[in-house]
Amino acid sequence: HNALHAAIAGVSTLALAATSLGALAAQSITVGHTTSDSSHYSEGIDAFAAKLDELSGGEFTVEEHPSGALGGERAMIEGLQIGTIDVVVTSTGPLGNFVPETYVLDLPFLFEDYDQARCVLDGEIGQELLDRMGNHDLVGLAWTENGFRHLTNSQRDVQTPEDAEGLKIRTMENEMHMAAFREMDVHPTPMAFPELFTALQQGTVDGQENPISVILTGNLWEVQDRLSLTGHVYSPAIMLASPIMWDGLSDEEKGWFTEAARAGAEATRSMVSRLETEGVEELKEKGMTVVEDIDKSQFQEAVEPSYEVFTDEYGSEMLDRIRNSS
Ligand code: EAX
Repeated sequence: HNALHAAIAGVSTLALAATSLGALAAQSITVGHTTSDSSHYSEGIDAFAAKLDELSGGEFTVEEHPSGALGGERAMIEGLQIGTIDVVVTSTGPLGNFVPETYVLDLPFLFEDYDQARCVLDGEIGQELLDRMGNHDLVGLAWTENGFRHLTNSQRDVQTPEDAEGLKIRTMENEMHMAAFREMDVHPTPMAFPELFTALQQGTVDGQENPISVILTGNLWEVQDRLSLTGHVYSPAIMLASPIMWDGLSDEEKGWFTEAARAGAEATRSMVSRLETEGVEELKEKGMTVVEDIDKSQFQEAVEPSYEVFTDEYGSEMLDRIRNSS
């Protein structure tokens, strides 16, 4: 009888030990973003999760919270700083409020095409900016991508800057974007992304601007019938980690996160590239009128004075470096 008890106790001790080992072995990483679970960010998070699993031998699992379930981008960045979220994929939209050095990336018509933007972000300048996150209670894992932003609205076909005058357009909570739209005599209305769909539906704003992936996978075509391929600004995205989670990792584990984040960025970028053409066709099929024949130089000229708003405040050193690097 006693022997049996001892044996049972032994088995349950083993079982307990196995359970706690199991719990230690799999650390769940909370990842938040504002776009849908069929978006370019989500595609990147899948690749991030797969790579992290592979590198760590299952030590880390990823729990994805899409569609702004953990809040808008500004709120999620705050979540990283206080440690309530582990990892966030965000546009640079609200990032300048935390890390002003990144505002330079939000200047309209700064980058001519995807190759140029990716090259700058993957190079010395991009690394320098990632490192700066550390001065602001954030950890920059990798630059990823949102894409070139295009204008949509519910009022009229916009082909020239004059056509856009007077429209009330939701912008991100970003000084540079707002300054650029003001130069175009558009009324910028800053708003967090999770509030956008309803604002468009209820007519609180006439329009918005976002990359094709966001317009398509965020179902914005349901509440916007006109799309103008203005490509007025490249919208970088970044994968950020919480310093609180980060400080608990070994150097080896940190390396896995960085490598996995790069794999995620690659997957995101390839989806962005694919949708830049295919997505426009899909949006047409969904009923959007697409103005493709746009003279971008007219828009560029209209927003040009916003560069002075930037240089007055932040100087031109980084801007010159970016311009000279390509
Ligand atoms: O990062 O707020 C925005 O319009 C962003 O492009 C979106 O949240 C994806």
